[in-house]
Amino acid sequence: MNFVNEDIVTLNRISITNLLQEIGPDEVSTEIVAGLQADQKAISSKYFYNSDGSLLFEEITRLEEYYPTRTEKSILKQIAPALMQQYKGHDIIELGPGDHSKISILLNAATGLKQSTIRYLPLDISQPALRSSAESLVTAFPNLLVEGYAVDFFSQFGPIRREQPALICFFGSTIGNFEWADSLELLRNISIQMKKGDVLLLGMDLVKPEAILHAAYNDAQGITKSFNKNILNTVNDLIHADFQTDHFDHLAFFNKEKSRIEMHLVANGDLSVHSPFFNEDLLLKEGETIHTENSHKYSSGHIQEIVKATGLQLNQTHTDEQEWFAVTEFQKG
Ligand code: AVJ
Repeated sequence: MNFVNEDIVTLNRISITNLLQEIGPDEVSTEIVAGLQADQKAISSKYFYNSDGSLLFEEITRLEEYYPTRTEKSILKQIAPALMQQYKGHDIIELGPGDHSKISILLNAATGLKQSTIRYLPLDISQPALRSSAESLVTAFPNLLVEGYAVDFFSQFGPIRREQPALICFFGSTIGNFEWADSLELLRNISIQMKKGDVLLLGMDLVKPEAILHAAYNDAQGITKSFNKNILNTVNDLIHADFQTDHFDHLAFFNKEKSRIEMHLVANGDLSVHSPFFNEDLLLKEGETIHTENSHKYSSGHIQEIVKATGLQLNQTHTDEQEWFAVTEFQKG
């Protein structure tokens, strides 16, 4: 039957390799407990993305106030034809792809270029997400080979099999979640693994008037508030705690000195939280915050610092007309 053959052809163009080191549940609970017992209580932003959190983030990307996703996609649409022409024959590596909408923009632009095959190598923590994206992509693009890698840390692409120079895509200003010093270290680590001729495309959210930044993280519908509070549900699941989301308020503000939006959860009364992983109940005073996310906003000075720290050469900075977002193109010389 026809569709069975199609399925086989499609499957032959997908391979998913599991490079995940099993992280024990103790490591997770130890990290969470340590964060909650620090002077400034904190929960790592990676815990936003349980299944509800991933849906809420998708909702955020469609909000009027949340400009980054649509702005980055509009830049990619603009630059994709020339980029795909210039880097024709490069493998495409994507770090933390999430959904496949951004890479599809590049692949769409590449389809007119009469390439026999395009190799696409996504690196993500979620194996199911890799598989479902791969299936959609090979169906949409008949000359595409997808070699996905499930990894703990998407910045480790050194070990993967390389055939050609690569276009390494790191979109969404995900880099912005890292402390500035850590982001430089991560980019240095990426640059060390790059081979001569490789290109890094880095999505970076830019500094802009504070009111616009503020609105993007304090939307009128309160989706960002729900997204922020939902991190407590993940923590409750992971350390069997009894955080109640309605005992916290959403706080998101621009920290000018550190050039970043910070998100916190603010205790709206004196609270006590129980978990079998705590030696004693965790106490929060009214007004005390749990820091849940940093989202750095960059300027040209930061880009220069990245060049200095990584030794990469800056080819071009592609921005939208309002200069709200940048896709910077770095090359390994
Ligand atoms: C996915 C990390 C880029 O920082 O803007 C959206 C996550 N947090 N609204 C961002 C997020 C609040 C987002 N990143």
